[in-house]
Amino acid sequence: MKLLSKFGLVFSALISAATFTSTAVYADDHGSKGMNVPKIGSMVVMSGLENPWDMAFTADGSMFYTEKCKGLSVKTASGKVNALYGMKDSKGYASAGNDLFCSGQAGMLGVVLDPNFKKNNTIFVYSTSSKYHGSGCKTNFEKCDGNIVMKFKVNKDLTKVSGRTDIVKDIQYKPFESNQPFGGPGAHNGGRMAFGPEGYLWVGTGDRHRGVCPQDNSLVCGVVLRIDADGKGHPKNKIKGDKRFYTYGHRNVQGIDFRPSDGQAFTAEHGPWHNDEITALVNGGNGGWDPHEKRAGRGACPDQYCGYEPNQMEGMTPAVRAAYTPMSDTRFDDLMFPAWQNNGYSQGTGSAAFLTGKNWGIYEGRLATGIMGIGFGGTPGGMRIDIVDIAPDGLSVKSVIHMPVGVSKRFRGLEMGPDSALYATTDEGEIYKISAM
Ligand SMILES: [Ca+2]
Repeated sequence: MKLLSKFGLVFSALISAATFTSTAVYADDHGSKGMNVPKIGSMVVMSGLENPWDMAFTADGSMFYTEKCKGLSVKTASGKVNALYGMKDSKGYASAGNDLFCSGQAGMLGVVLDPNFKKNNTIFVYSTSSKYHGSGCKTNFEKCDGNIVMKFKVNKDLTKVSGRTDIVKDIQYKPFESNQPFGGPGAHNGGRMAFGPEGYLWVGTGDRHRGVCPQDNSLVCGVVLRIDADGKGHPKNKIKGDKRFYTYGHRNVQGIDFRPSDGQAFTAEHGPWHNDEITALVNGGNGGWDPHEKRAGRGACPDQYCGYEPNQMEGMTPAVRAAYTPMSDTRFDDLMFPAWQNNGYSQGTGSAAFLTGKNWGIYEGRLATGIMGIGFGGTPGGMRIDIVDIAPDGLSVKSVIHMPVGVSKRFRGLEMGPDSALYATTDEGEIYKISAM
């Protein structure tokens, strides 16, 4: 172990140097070329950022990115950084939304480009907003419309955005502290977005620590939306309660991507004290998360939310917790069984991106998955990227290996670039480029 951490230090130092030199300084040739195992290298392409969360790339290599408490920026293909749209009190942005704010896990999260961006210059951004609170949000136990999806036009030289239209206004938000020891205001907002193969926008949301959320199909929380660019539901979405919903019963969807071979949608989700999951989505399906109190043999829970029961603060066998409030409760006939769960543990599975490009060799088509956990309560630390080989039927995995990235970080957002490299935001404030050759 000592040897490993020593290497970690050396690699960190080298990676810091890469901030200035932009040269790949870590490379792993951990197999024979004959087996088509790629050499993987990583380098820092941006550093000193504040909670960078998500990225979106144009075909010619400009990178839009969000910072959770600051706003939306772009690093153009020529290397120039333009601060485009800030949050309340942010400085130095071309324009700002005075309704946008951050709190806890909430803030400016997902960013995605319209598939037709080259022609329409349209971009979508997920953020926390106070604009639609109205008469709600007075307590933690009522409807609180506090997360939104905005649509903008970006000008040709990528120096400003305009024409903000809020296409989703009612994603739920937790407004206040409570006697729940984990997750204060702004807990569990989901926030990842992706355009699917048919050109519809998929939006992951979280349960915002409200017990009724995941299994109630009248509130936008603990669900995945499949909507058009105006926020209207896909006509074939099967859930009756709200026509925008594709699936429900989720905890906190921070990873969504589509398998290149068949367009199948997969989500990655962070478990509570147990069972991070990757799930193949089924139209109308139920993720099986139900933290509602007084159900499935449970009694009352703090904040009417059984998400961390039965013992809030003490480390305890994950299997005991999993039995009490399962991530995928087999009570539900419409349950979507996960393809993968994290060997019983929760280590903070967040984002996910399918590896595309021949340069990834035997890993092409596998799912890169960011694991953010720092390790506590008897759980081993995460802080890695896994490469998950999902079975064709989406109900099991063939293998999971750790990607030899060379650094251990809280990998928050993963996105494939137009250069077939994998890009990763970290909570530590960097954006990494991870290439395979
Ligand atoms: Ca589940």
